[in-house]
Amino acid sequence: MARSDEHLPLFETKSGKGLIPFRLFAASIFAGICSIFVYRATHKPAAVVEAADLGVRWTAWIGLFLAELWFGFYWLMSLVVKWKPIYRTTHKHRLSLRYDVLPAIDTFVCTADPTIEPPTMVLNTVLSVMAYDYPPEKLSVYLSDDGGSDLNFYAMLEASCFSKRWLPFCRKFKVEPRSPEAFFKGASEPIDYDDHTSMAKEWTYIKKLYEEMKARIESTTKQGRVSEEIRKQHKGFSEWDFVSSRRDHQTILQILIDGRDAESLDSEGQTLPTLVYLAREKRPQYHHNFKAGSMNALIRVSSRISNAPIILNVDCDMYSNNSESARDALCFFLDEEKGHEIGFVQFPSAFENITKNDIYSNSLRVANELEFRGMDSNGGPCYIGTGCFHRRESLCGKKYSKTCHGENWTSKNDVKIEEKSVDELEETCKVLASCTYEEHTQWGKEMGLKYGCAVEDIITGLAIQCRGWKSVYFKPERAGFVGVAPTTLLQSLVQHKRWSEGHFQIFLSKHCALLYGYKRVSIGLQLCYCLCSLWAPNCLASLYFAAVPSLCLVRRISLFPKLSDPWVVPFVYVFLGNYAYSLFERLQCGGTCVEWLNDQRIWLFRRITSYLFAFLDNILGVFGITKSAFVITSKVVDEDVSERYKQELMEFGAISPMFTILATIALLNAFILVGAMKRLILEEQSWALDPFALQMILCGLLVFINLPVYKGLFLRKDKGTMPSSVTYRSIAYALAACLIALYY
Ligand SMILES: *[C@@H]1O[C@H](CO)[C@@H](O)[C@H](O)[C@H]1NC(C)=O
Ligand SMILES: CC(=O)N[C@H]1CO[C@H](CO)[C@@H](O)[C@@H]1O
Repeated sequence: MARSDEHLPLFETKSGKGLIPFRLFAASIFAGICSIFVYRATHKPAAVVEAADLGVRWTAWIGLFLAELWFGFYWLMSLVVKWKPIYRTTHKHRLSLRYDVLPAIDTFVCTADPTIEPPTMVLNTVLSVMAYDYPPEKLSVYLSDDGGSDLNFYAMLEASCFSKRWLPFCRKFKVEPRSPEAFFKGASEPIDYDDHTSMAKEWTYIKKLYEEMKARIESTTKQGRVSEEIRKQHKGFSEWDFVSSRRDHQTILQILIDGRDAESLDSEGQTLPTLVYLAREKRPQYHHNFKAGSMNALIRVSSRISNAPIILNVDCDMYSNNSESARDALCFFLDEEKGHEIGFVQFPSAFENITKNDIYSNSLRVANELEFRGMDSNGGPCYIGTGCFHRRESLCGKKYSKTCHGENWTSKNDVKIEEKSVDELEETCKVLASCTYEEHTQWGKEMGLKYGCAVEDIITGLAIQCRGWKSVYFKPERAGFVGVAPTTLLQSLVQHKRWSEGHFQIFLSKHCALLYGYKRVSIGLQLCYCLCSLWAPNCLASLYFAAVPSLCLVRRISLFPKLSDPWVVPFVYVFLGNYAYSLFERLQCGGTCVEWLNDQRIWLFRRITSYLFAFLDNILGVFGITKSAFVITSKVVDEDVSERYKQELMEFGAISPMFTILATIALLNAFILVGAMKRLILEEQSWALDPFALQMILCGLLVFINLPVYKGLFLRKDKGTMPSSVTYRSIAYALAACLIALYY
């Protein structure tokens, strides 16, 4: 296997540019923050006007000081992820030159509910990973269907047939992306190919096949059950005769394509990847541990069937947009010098449903472009539960040691498949997915994904890093995995509530990065984890800033230095500096100004709603009190909702306590701004300008950022406006707050 470039690395790591100016700038902001603290410490409130007000002044002042301390501390932590971003590149051509035999890859796709995650979506994800540009005999795809739905089983059956045509087509014409839905939607005419007559012919034929298959699956899904005619096609359907409900059924395991079988060939005589359908056993008396439980069942089942050393995990709504991702990942694992210490390779998530200016700030643009890279330089990104290639042994709880090299993966006999018939294999594997299998084992603790947390992926990734493995963040030029983002405001806020709640739960548990990672991972990495863990507590300081300075304006309590006072400089510098920098950052990452503005708005919304509920639920959880319930995010939306989404109109049409808070804060600031303006014009002219200028500006900015909320409350006529009950309630709350501030 010796080749000329044998000693060249398979991947390279470069550090980012422009770090010195950034660090100088950060130092100046730091100086500004310190001056703000000095100002607070030396300018305590004094009895100026009425002595009775002193208590209120002190309370407002202390609260503000605490909020500023929190923001200062949080800003300092956030520097860790921005301090030293690194960039990875791979050399895939060297990989193919150096290795004749590539290691096998098992892909796990998890789905939970056929109504929220339609079978056609699952089908497209499965086909896109089956069609990887990789030796098909080395690929196995496992679908875990936690909904235990025969609709998904039927979709997989269709996938196994369609793949016989789809895979050769992809290979022949180097199709991208390899999800048929995305491909046929994106590519209009096959004109930019050389032999376009044959391409055009096949293109039309395959498209017709796909459309027909999609129609069959969709009509079956609509009916909600599989017809007798279809049931006759495969013996596997008989399993559903014993299924009483999705929460109570036996293990269903069907190997739909057996890659070892000489007869599993595509239309051109090439081997097909193995395709396995699994619905693990569910019984009401057993806890099934959500996605972590299904991943662990897949790890065990796959170990008997294909036992690949590399495991790829994707969500069912995330298709592969880049058929070379598997090769990219292997460049890291198989690098002679550094590959042996890499536990997992995390790809960023990209989304296809992002509007031009990303109205709900879902694109994770800055996180994907900068923050993950910064985490990478501190020891590796976290595992985000999708688009991630794992080394099987690191996921199964093995500790890193210098001796475990991956070279034996690529020797002739890397896959130990038991030489049994498919039926026997299915029977032996079923035991591995039963409810009782994990009793008295380390599964969910030291082996596989960890249980007991809403964001199980994060602690699993941290545990892997604590066992000594490194991880790698790789963002290819063409996105590796593409999913759908929430398309309404509420969905987006609820999603963030779930995330921030899980992260904060980790912080309060024994898996807190500072404790669990102590002496096992670098302090920088611990802080990176804490940055996410502490999303939720941000709500307090943010709510304070969004309400109290404005309320103090009503009462004529000045909280910031006068405009003529030199102490105003650090406040203005820190504020403007940070905003200017975040705008610069966004533009640098390829965003637009409007997108940045939207991001600032959503940033505020999330902090005063999602994070607040996440925080409260965690605190209540600590005292054992029941939590507030929010529905999970659906991937299917109404026609007119998606029409408004395309027009970037903010969607409020739902009754939710989150919207009441948003509207109350928005109205409160609007009332106060109007009141202050009125006073400014009608009464004395000078009082507002000097001691209250900063508060007026803050209030004005809050009103400006909330403009879409006022539109949703009063101006729009479509169905996405604020429900009237929310409107009345928030008007009442906002007025009450103003009156209390005025007269209490
Ligand atoms: C997916 O890949 C295509 C090229 O095949 C690219 O044009 C597109 O931008 C990618 N999608 C995303 C969301 O990045
Ligand atoms: C699930 C979903 O909302 N999909 C939409 C994503 O956006 C495209 C166009 O931007 C729509 O066509 C899809 O229906």
